Amino acid sequence: MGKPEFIGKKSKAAGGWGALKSCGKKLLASGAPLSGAATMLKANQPDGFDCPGCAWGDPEHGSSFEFCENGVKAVAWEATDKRVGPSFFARHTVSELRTWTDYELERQGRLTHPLRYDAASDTYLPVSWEHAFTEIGGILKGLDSPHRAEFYTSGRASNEAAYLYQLFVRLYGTNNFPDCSNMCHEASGIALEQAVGIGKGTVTLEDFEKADAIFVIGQNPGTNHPRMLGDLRRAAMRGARVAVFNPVREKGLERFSDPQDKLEMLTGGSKPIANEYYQVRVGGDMAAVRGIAKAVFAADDTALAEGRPSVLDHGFLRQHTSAFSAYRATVDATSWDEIEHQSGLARVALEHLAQIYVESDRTICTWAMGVTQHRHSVATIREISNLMFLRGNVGRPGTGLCPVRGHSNVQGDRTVGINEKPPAAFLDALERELGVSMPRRNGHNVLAAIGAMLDGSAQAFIGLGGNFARATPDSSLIEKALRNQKLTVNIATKLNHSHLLPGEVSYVLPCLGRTEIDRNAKGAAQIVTVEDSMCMVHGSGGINKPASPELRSEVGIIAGIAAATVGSDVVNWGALAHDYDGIRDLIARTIPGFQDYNTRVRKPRGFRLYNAVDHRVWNTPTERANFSSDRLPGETEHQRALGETGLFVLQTFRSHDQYNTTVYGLDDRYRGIYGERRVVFVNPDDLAEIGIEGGERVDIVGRHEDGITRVADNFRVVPYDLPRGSVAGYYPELNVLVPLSTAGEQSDTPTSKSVLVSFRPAEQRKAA
Ligand SMILES: Nc1nc2c(c(=O)[nH]1)N[C@H]1C(S)=C(S)[C@@H](COP(=O)(O)OP(=O)(O)OC[C@H]3O[C@@H](n4cnc5c(=O)[nH]c(N)nc54)[C@H](O)[C@@H]3O)O[C@H]1N2
Ligand SMILES: Nc1nc2c(c(=O)[nH]1)N[C@H]1C(S)=C(S)[C@@H](COP(=O)(O)OP(=O)(O)OC[C@H]3O[C@@H](n4cnc5c(=O)[nH]c(N)nc54)[C@H](O)[C@@H]3O)O[C@H]1N2
Ligand SMILES: [Mo]
Repeated sequence: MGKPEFIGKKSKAAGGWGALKSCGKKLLASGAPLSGAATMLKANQPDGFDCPGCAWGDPEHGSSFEFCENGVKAVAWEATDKRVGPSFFARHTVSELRTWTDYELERQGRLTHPLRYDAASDTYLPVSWEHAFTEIGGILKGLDSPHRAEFYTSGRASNEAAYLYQLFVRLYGTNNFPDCSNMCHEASGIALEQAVGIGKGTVTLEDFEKADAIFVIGQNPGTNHPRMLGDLRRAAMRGARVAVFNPVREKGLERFSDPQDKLEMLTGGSKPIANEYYQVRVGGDMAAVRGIAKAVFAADDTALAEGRPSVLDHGFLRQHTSAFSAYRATVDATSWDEIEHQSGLARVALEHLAQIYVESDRTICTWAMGVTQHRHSVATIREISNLMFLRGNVGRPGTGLCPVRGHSNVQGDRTVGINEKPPAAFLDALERELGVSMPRRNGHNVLAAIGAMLDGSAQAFIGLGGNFARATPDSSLIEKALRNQKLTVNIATKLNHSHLLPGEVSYVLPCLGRTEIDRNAKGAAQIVTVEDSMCMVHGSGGINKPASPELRSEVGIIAGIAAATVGSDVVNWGALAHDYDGIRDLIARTIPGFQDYNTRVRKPRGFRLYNAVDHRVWNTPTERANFSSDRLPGETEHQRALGETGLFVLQTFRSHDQYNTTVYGLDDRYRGIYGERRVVFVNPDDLAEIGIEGGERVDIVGRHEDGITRVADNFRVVPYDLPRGSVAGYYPELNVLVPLSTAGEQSDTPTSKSVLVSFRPAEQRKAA
């Protein structure tokens, strides 16, 4: 990491020296340069901890340590030497802290003591763990129905913590599991379940070594999944064609110089990753993919007319799929006009992509938030599946559907039962195992939980990690929702805004992070397990000394609350918290695919969960892979915005220096932004049309018509290469503009990538 003599050399490509320089800065700012660097060397190693960054898979061979700039940031941020202890809270009232930014709050360092809000002094005071557990348990027991409590999970929680949490909450009596996944890849889970019978990706890292073509739709891996760039780059270098669909020209996807490749670093060289870059309209991916399918059908008709072999995989279509002819009819009925207007891509471009698709024997399609955070996300992912089915691109080496997950264990959390609509078979298994009945009524997802918290039917909020107040839409309503509660509890490593909106009784319970050694009362170190985007389950054991002797593990904290709430007759919480092997045995007995969990997870790199799609077994009602025949949306927000001068569709994305609501720094290096976050990216021709200059400050005004006024004030306008009618800026600052009242069809995911807005001159012009 440290080669200061080179640091400072400018690299125009993503990665490269810029990445190293940025890492050095981040380690220093975290206050832990040395331990941070040592810690980093253990990330994603067989005997180390799972990187708390993204959910991209770890290679089975080759370099066991892949350098990842944003992994370094995530690790350094947790391994910081800074602390927020009782004296900090004695100096700052909660009202004062509410005026701080996310960046300032988290930068103060790690939480050290269990804290209880004291309304009289408006501060958090240290309390004992026992006091916390007893009072929390007492309030939960006192609610007139368990359905009045909401149990949120953020996707960093381990399988063990998440499983124990769902067990506690279901014994308590509810399925109210709002989950960060509801705001993230929910649409992927739903669409894939319908299409192929499992709500997960079907791809392994080895498939990336075999693919001839990779379509990357609606994601920015240079920032959010940097290790994926390595796999894309290797694929591109051996001749695979990489086609990107993104309204924004993301530098990380165009060129990348590998921080692990010394020669390239010294020469300042960089390799192109995406040979093909398509600036699709926001929300236009379904139309684009349909256009490709239409062109594939046309190519097939031509091939057949000319006596050449069909370009479709008829064997697969016949043997493995259902509803193909309805799909073909729907595609035929969709006009090129509609496709071109909605996607913003020309027919010739889509025909060219169809050519790439047809020439490729093995194709992978990946996607993330640019696809999942729209109204018609489920339909879009079904359409992606449709396209892949045409040439048998599932359940075969080098092919597949790959939703690239967010949080490092968000996929595992769902696997082990964080699910507001639990499958009956899982509840049956829990009942068999424990001999008590489980709640059968579906619980609340994020939007339902917010509704219940606002209308008073929910009275308690427990957060296992995350930052509910800042991650959710319509920030000001969320603040009310949290303050309405009789009880708010946040299990967290660092201070954030969700902690500063106390209900009547409020606790912040500090936990160990992934990087820290988790010892039980006898001093034995425990490991936890996680599942990545490729369904690989592996162990994770911390190596650092805990940030404070007061910290408890997430498992320990959940066990404490559970024992105080539901008692220990059915489940011996203390014993499970003492030895996580016991939790894994329970998982093995109640969830398919985890047999011999404790043995298999201790093998280097763990094991892959059984995925029926690998064997072309389809766990759908038709027992086949299902085509869908959805119509394209009548009009996307982007189309609507194009029809009215001054109206825009806003997408809220991540900068290079943040992890969701955690802001590490104020730069967004690949997009050329330094030292600020209140910026909005706008097409220069749009600026000319509305008479605003680059650099001017504007207020962004929500234009969603539901009677609520929404304004994000004082943003600097940055001219940028994105399609006319669309603008972009950073989450979470822009969550004040995302309406609670629009959501994905079937998925209920906030439409964070398609918010209607317009601009007015900023009322306060000071720089923020
Ligand atoms: N360093 C770092 N890593 C992270 C995270 C982080 O915040 N920081 N977050 C983690 C989490 S929880 C998640 S879910 C993932 C998120 O990973 P991404 O999905 O990459 O996250 P976003 O920054 O929201 O980027 C969305 C991308 O989609 C594009 N886009 C927007 N609308 C559309 C559209 O309609 N069509 C198409 N084709 N593209 C569109 C945007 O221009 C942008 O490039 O990353 C995970 N990894
Ligand atoms: N407008 C808009 N909104 C969005 C999105 C968007 O693209 N646009 N993206 C959505 C997506 S994809 C997601 S996943 C959500 C993310 O929503 P969340 O998962 O709720 O948010 P994070 O910012 O990841 O949570 C950060 C907090 O987690 C805590 N934390 C960190 N590590 C640990 C740990 O090991 N254990 C515990 N217990 N706590 C820990 C810290 O206190 C930190 O402050 O936001 C969603 N919101
Ligand atoms: Mo996410």
